[in-house]
Amino acid sequence: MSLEVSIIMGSSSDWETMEHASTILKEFGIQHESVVYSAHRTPDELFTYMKQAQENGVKVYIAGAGLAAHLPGVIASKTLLPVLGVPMAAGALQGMDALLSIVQMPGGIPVGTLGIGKAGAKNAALLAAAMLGIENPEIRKKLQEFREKQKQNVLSSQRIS
Ligand code: RP5
Repeated sequence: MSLEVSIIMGSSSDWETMEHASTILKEFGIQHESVVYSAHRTPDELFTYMKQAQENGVKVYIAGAGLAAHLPGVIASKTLLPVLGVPMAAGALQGMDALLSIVQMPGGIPVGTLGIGKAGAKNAALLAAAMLGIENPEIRKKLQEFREKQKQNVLSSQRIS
């Protein structure tokens, strides 16, 4: 089966958060890989990797980065595929800088931006699943089951007192 999602993060320190995206993709049986490439420290290697990923059939990129967080925008500049950006809760501003940097792309090169940290990483994977699910009924079914599980969790814990 060919690669469907590529998770790229700016530093191995981002893995603790981005692992949550990988866990969801695993649960859904979506072929993916997680790699570290920095837009400012290893730009050439990033582009070489992206060429490879595209040859391997990748359909969606998830990009996690902190601080000035230009990685998702740089990835978007080099592909027509959808790019989902996840701001890391890092540095003095705990992710506010990354959030604004990723979400405020100038009109023309979009990055679909998720929330800061773990919830953002999870939602990026769920959004990638929804995108792939447009043409893949098996993934759509898994998404439906995931929603159903959440519903049952809420219903079973409804009565607080
Ligand atoms: C960004 O700078 C990374 O995405 C990371 O969130 C942040 C800090 O990186 P390290 O100093 O931990 O390598 O490039």
